[in-house]
Amino acid sequence: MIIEQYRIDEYNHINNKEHQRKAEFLRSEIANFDELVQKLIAFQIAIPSWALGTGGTRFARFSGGGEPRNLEEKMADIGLLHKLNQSSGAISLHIPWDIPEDYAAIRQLAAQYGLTFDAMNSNTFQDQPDQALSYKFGSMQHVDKAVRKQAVDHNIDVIRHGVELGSKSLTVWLSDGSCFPGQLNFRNAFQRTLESLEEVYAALPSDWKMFVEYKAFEPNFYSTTVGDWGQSYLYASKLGPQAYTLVDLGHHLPNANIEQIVSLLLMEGKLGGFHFNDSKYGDDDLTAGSLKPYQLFLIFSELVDGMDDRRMNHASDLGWMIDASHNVKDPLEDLLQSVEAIMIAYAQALLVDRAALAAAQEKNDVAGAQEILQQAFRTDVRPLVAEARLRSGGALSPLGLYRALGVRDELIKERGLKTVATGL
Ligand code: PSV
Ligand code: MN
Repeated sequence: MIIEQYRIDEYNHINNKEHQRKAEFLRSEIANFDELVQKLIAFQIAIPSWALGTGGTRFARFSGGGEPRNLEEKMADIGLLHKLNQSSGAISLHIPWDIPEDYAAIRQLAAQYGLTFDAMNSNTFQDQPDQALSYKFGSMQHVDKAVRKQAVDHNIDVIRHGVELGSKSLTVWLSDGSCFPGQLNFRNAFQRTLESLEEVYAALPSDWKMFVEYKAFEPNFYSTTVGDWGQSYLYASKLGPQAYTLVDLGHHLPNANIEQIVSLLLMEGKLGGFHFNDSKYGDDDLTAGSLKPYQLFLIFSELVDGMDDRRMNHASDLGWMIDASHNVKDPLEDLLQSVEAIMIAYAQALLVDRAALAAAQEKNDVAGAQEILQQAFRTDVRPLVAEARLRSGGALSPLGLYRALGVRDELIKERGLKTVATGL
C-alpha cells in the first residue's frame, strides 16, 4: 500500500484549524519555537526489521493479519510509518533474519521510501539450520576456538552486507553467559569475548562504529558476559575509538538509574546508541514511554545536556533505534506510538532551562531544580511535535490517519490474513 501525499494534505487541512490554535499558544510560551521545530524535523528514529510482525512470549504468539513476509514488505511497512510521521527514516537489519539478496534493488527501494540503513545487527544467539557449530554454550566466549571463529566470521559477514547497503555501524549483542554458578570462568569468558570482538573490530571500515550492547540477564540467568554498562565500557575502551556502548532501556536490573549511566558514558565519549522500549519487570519490550514517560524524559534531558556539552549533533552523532516487541497491538500502531513518545520526550528535554538548572544545582536548591525539570516535563509539547511533522509533510496525527485510511485492512487484503513475519 502506498499513501499518496494528497491524502495526508487533505487530513491535515481538516485538522489544521485546531492544530494552529494549540501551536499558537505554545509559540507564545516558547521563545525559540522555530529552532526547536527544526531540531525535531532532523531527528530520525530507526525501526528494526524484526519489529514489524507480532512478537510473542515463550508461551504463545498471536499473529496479526497482513504481516510483512520478506524484507521488501518490511521496508514497505517502514515506508508507511515514515510517510505518516516523517520521523522513521531508517531501518536496522538483523542478519540472518533479513538477508538482502539484491543489494542494488534493496538500496533503490530504500531510496524510494526515503530510508537509510541504520546499524546492522548480528545474531549469534540462535543456531541456524545450516550452521556447523552450536551456540548453546555461547558464541564469542565459547571454550572451543572453532565456535568463536564461526561467530567472528558471522559478524564480519554482517559488516560486508552493511557496507553494500551504506550502513555505518554494527551492533553486537551477545547472549553469552552462564545459567549456573561454576559453569563459567568469568575471566576466561571475558578474555575470549574480547579477543573475538578484537577480530571483528579489525574488520570494521574506518568510518564505521561498533556498538557493544549489554544486558543484565536473559537468556542466561546466572551471569551475562556483557552484563552491564561497566562491562560494555570495558570492552569498548579496550577495543578502541570506533567502539561504543549501546544502551537498551530494557536491559537493566530493576530501578537502575539509566539517566546517570547515559550522562557518564557521554562524558567519556563512549555512548554510541540507544534501543528504546519500556518495561515494568525486565526486558518487556513494551511501547516507549507507555509506563515511565518521566524516566524517558530524564534520560533525554541528560542526552541533550551531555551532547550539547560535547557539541554533538543530536540527530546524527548517536544511533537511535526502537527495539520493542508487539504482542497484543498492531505493530505499526505500536511503532507510531513509540516514535511519538520519543519525540515528545526529546522536545520536553529541549525545553529545560539549562542555565537556571545549573544555577539551582550550584546553590543546592533542590526544590528549585525539581521545578525546572518538571516545568519542561509538564509542558504539553504535542503541538510542537505535530508542527514539525506538518512542515516535513507528515500527518498531524499519524495514528489518526493510519486508522482513517484503514491501513491494516489494506495490508490484509494485499498480503492475507495469515502471514507470519520473519525474525523473533
Ligand atoms: C536482545 O534482547 C536485543 O535487545 C538485542 O538488541 C537483539 O538484537 C534484539 O533484542 C532482538 O533479539
Ligand atoms: Mn536491543
